Amino acid sequence: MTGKEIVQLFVVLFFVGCEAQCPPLWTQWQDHCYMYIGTPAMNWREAEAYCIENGAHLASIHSGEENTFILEMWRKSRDEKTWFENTFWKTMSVKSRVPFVYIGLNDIDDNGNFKWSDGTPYDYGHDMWLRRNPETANTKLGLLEDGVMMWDRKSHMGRWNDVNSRSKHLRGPSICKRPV
Ligand SMILES: [Ca+2]
Ligand SMILES: [Ca+2]
Repeated sequence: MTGKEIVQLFVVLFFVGCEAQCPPLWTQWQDHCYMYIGTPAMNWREAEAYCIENGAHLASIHSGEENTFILEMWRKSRDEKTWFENTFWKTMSVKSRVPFVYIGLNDIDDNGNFKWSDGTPYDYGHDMWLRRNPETANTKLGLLEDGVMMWDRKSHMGRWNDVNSRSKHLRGPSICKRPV
């Protein structure tokens, strides 16, 4: 085998080896790769833009298993498991302890009509909302709340809440998802 052929063989092996694997720092679950983003802390729109920069979108969720996977991934990634503290704002300075994580669901285009930012169908999670959520009425609040987060509060583990996607205050962690 000539030197050129050996190089070609290594190139082929490299690409074969790379096939169907997640990039470094991404975690594979079934046929997708997921990445927890603790820093920078972002609101929903910033987080979605960040995922897009990384060839992904905020995570879509299509089963209870996937919801649990994302909840567990988030818990393992942040500094420690914390619950909603007495003063909400007290939790905001340490970003990775914020008790919510952004996922891809949103009704930015059409209030009350939720979609995943990765274009996959909204086929799971209609019963995953926090009580009295989402706010879909064409009220000031309903129109304002258009990006979705998952909570990890004692009585609402893994439940979803719609919030203002442009919020200056609700900056926190997020999870990006892309195909393998
Ligand atoms: Ca809304
Ligand atoms: Ca809400």
